[in-house]
Amino acid sequence: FIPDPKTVAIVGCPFSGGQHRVGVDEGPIHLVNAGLTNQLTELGWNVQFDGHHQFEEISAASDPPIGKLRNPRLVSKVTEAVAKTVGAYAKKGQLPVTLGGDHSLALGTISGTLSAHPDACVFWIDAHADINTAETTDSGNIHGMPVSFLLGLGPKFAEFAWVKPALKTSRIVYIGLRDIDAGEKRILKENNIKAFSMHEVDKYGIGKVVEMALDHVNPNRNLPIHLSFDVDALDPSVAPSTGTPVRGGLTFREGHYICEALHETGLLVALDLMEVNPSLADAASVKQTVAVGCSLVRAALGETLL
Ligand code: Z70
Ligand code: MN
Ligand code: MN
Ligand code: MN
Repeated sequence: FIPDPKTVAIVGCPFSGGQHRVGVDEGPIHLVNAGLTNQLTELGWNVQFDGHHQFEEISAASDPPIGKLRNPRLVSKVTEAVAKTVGAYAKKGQLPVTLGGDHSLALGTISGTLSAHPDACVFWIDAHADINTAETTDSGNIHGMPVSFLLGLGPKFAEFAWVKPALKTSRIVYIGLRDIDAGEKRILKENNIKAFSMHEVDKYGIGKVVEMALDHVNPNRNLPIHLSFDVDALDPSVAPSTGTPVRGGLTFREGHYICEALHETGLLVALDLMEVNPSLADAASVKQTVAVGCSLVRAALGETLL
């Protein structure tokens, strides 16, 4: 039973504390200013947008690193708030679309989705696996770790006590990977986590990859789907304005195909669009990246070519 199946709730998250580059907090503002809410209305959705999330501030001085984790208290507070917001929309049967902001936010969005849909599976579209633990991380940036927290891997911290390890390793699948740390490769192997890197996208084509990914996490095509899309999954020629561009990424069409195919399942219950950073690159590149971001969201919400 889905009580409110045609309402999208835009959750703008101007947050950058999961990494060190300034500007990614402006991503959601640019996406909304580019007309995203009107575009979704034109697709036939009721759009709820009550302004961007206002986050509690914690000064750097009162948030020193815990082990290697940088800004741990801030990231925990912000993602806990996002989990409550996303969870509440999902429980009303609405479809939360969270605009980032850095990818640490997915710790919140996926926790929120799983609170409403405990059997949901996750499509993680990214150049990176974001599955470092507090032990394996080199950078200490929590946007490189949300998946390990969600899976309950690695050391636990009192500051993140609210996080339930509610995601099973068999319920997440990656597409687009090409910049994975050695520790992350080991974690993916040891836990048998399904991942389609750019090698598999080249080998099989995106259509087959999405079908195989669905066969893995959603064999009966009956589980709710959370799509977490890091814009750096796309090739830098397509989406240049992001903190960690990595060459050899998804084409414009491959990225859109993933969104279109997941829409076609009728099972999408939540969407994240993360890591748009309008302060990186020239004005034309920023405009292009923001436009592609809006276009991916529209594709996931039913825009078709014909
Ligand atoms: C690296 C880390 C990362 C995004 C960079 C990079 C992670 N594996 N994620 N950019 N979006 O710092 O853990
Ligand atoms: Mn700006
Ligand atoms: Mn990411
Ligand atoms: Mn990434």
